[in-house]
Amino acid sequence: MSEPLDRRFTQFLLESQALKFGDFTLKSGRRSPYFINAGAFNDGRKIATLGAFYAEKIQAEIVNGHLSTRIDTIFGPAYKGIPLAVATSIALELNHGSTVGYTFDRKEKKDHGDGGTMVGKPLEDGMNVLLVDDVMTAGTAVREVVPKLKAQADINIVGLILSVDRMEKTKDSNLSAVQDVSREFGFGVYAIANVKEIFAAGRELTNDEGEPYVNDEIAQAADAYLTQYGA
Ligand code: OMP
Repeated sequence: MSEPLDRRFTQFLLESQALKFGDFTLKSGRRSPYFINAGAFNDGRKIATLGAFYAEKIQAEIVNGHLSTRIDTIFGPAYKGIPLAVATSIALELNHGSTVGYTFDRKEKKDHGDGGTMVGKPLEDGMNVLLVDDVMTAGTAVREVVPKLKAQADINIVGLILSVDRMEKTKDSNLSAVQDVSREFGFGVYAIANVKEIFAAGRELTNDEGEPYVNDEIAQAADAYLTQYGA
């Protein structure tokens, strides 16, 4: 039996140096002692591995009945969602024998050539669209992109797959951003790993020097942050 998905993913985050410890100011203005940078998946091996993790998560959610078996296209919001959507559709094809489209948006509207704001598989009425994104803190990115998609065609958004759920509460409720987005838009949000799983695994996994990636100091800073902002 192989290791659980969240633990294998944590190892990949740490080895790829996509998970950093320090002092980071987030989009929400919160100051966090850790940061997940999807920009670190910047070569063929890493982006292929990342796509395989997304495809594995999608497959698991289909098998447990959370996700529709019919997914017409994977949508990744520009810019960081673009390689995610492409890598995920490649991995679904190569690892799971499932041919699924990919679609992404342009940040600026193009008025020549094929025009339009979307690239990849065109969105059409009745399509089942699965969203992919990197990290959710407050859910701002998703709230911006859903209306943009709905304006294109009468699509069904069947879910959102994330790398990491930071499990942070929203400003005005005690729900996490993931729970709040799911309730507001009516689709499930599934993360390959959440921040608690990542820290638990990071205490046990060791670096090249044989030291745990997450030492006492890092763990205490993360706990203090989650006590303040965690849902
Ligand atoms: P929300 O859109 O508010 O959920 O914030 C998540 C976004 O912030 C991500 O899509 C990133 O652009 C960025 N971010 C990270 O990439 N990693 C983190 O650990 C935290 C953030 C963040 O700023 O909250």
